[in-house]
Amino acid sequence: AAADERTRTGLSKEALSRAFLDNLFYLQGRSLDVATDNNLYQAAAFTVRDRLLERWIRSAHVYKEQNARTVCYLSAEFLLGPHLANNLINLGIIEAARAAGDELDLDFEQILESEEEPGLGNGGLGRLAACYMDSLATTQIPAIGYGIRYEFGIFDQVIVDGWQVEKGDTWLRNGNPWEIPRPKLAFPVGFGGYSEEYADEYGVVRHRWRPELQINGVAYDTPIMGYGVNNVNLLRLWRSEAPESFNFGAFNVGDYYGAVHAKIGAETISKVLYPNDEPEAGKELRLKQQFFFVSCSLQDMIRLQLRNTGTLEHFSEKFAVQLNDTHPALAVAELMRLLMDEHLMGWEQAWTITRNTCHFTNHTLLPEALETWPVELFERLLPRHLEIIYAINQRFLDEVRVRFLNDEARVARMSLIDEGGGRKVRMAHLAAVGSRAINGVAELHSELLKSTVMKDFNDLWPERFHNVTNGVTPRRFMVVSNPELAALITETCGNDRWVSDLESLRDLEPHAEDHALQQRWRAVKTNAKRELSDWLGARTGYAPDPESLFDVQAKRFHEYKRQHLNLLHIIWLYEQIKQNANTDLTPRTFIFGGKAAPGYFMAKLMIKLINAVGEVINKDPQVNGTLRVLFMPDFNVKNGQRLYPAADLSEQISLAGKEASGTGNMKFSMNGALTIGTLDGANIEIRDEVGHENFFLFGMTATEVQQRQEAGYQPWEYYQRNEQLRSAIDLIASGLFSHGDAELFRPLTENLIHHDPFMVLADFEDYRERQQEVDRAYRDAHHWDRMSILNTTRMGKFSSDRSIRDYAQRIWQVEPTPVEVHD
Ligand code: DL6
Repeated sequence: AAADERTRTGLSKEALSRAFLDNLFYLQGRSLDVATDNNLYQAAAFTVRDRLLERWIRSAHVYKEQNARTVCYLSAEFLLGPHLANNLINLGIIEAARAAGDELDLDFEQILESEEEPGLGNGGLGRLAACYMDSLATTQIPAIGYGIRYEFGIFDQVIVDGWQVEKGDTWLRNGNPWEIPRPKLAFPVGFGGYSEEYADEYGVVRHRWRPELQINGVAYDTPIMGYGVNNVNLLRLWRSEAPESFNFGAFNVGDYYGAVHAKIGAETISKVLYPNDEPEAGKELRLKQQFFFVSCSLQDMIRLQLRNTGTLEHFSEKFAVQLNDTHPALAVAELMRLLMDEHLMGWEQAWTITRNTCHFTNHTLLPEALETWPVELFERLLPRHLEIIYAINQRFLDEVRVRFLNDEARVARMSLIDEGGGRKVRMAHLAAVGSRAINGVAELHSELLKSTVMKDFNDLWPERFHNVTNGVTPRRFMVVSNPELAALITETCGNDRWVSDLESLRDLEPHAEDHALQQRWRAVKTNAKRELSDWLGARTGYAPDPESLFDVQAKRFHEYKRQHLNLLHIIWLYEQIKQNANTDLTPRTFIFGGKAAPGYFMAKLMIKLINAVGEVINKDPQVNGTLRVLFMPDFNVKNGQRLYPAADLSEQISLAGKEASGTGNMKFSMNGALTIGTLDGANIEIRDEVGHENFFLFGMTATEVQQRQEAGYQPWEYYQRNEQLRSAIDLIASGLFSHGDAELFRPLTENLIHHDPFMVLADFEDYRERQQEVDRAYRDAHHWDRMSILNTTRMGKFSSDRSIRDYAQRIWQVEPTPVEVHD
């Protein structure tokens, strides 16, 4: 028995190897000689999962014994990325696993490669949630991530004739070895119907909701392992199902097809992740998704609290709920309903609990991304919640009136209901009113939040506003992505403490001058570039020269992120070469990656233009390899892990005031890329940390942007005045990149010349000049390598461990709860 146990939990090479073969044989009925890549991957995944489970159960016991406050991170998105390598690193067994693989004559990298990533998020917001799950476990904070188990995650992107084409993401087709379904852990979620009053046995008037339809949310659990600790937290994702009553025998005997239809309807709710940057209009299903996961999660928390204490009185002491943007904002109304209608609490007590439980993070100031839902839709789907929202609103607006006498304009601005042009529920207001703390995600963003979008709320409750600058996990984005760099750092530091204490990288600073280290640093970078080059070569037909400067912009496509600014500079460079073949340029490879929302025409046109420009430039013999323009298809977590280590220059060029924080900027810097960027989002703090002399700054400040806009911005004037800019735009308009078709890119060029909402033209000249500095700086290898080393060593602040500690101390008031595992 002892030996069996070790097979399931032991961490030695022998135990891993034995467990792997067991899992191949007993779980999949395969022997090594006939196993497919997927068989091997699954066997490895189950081997690792067994080791997580022991720690998971232990963590649950310890958390319960100590009655630790638990963070519940409610997020419609968790962009996890592949689990296997990350879990091996966090468990500390990657070397033992590699050795076991070698002994069995297996291709370890290929096994890691076979994992299909769960793309349950769009971009920054979802990936942040995943980094925070990693850091919560690593900093030993008891936490549950609650979300939706989408059957189809973010679409896969393929490029056909230069255009983005979306493909369904069937990530579950080979099964998911990391999750544990809990068919018995299911909660009913209602929709529609009506709300009614009734008198209870004491004559107290109460409310209840009589939904027209009920579906079930079933839990699927994924263990999240901390690094270098035994804490394992829980990611609990909900899948929608038809309840038992839909079973064909019992339900609606006369209407078999109706029953089938209803069943399908119920299962649709967790079917697909919505791409962002799409208009909300008509997305009833999305509101259903939001309510669905919020309701299941709160019911689950209530279940846990009743099981442990038998009462909900101390609910807010037990749970700190973090609302990841407004997608889970309905939690405010649903918690009120559950406490009052289902658990018979009075309004005041329920409100105190709700207000002490919820906290709200805002992730965007873009007006089109601020969520509102038609009141009419609420009336139809969530009638009881609308009543509760009205009741919250009435009390809230009374408070505003008393505080700001005779200011009905303010009352209208702050109301949870937007009364202008079709009544709507303002989800950010609901979240703000129902939360104890509200935070932005970088210093500038938090300040702008207070002075613009949430100014009225800041006037009323300044003490509720906070900043927590985003961070990313160095486990995934350094150790997993860039093992060679991680090894070099560990060797130079003499230990690997930095992996969970990123600030300690500062110890390396004195070595930045060391020529021997610089050379090794460069060799590591060049190797990463070579690997990326091979990968791109196989997929795009062009393998760029690893000696050239790799200039990378990888993020969602959006006009505010200004991929077109980057492109105008490339076109200008191309013109220089065309005008003078002897132009002295540092050879550069421009790499773009990112998805555009399927319905965002301008973003898709930008992708097409990049590919079109690449086609002309890459083929032009006169360019002779000095410039390359490549598009990496299907930028996701896995592909990101190939990009970050290989970048020399990171493009963070959004219009100041528009990018709430950015997190890609941090991933690139950690891997030694220098940034060319504006004073936007976390760029400002990155520049302050890495040193102004190690950052290429350009562009207007957020204040200047506002002033320019108020003065009446005329992009046309820049176009006329700046010859370089004009000729770049004209070259696009000429049809050179569209086989002579002068119409194809006209919407883009006309928009720039006449509207330019994100002021590309105003920032172009400064950007171009800074790029010339980049060109010169790269020629001085020592200087560049020194700057690169300092970028990495000074990134301590941007570890998500620091962000989580900030949340824990300043917002949640939670303490670490260490977990011991006894052999
Ligand atoms: O906070 C994470 C991430 C930021 O780094 C990005 O700057 C920001 O654009 C992104 N926001 C969203 C907005 N979605 N909504 N709602 O994804 O959040």
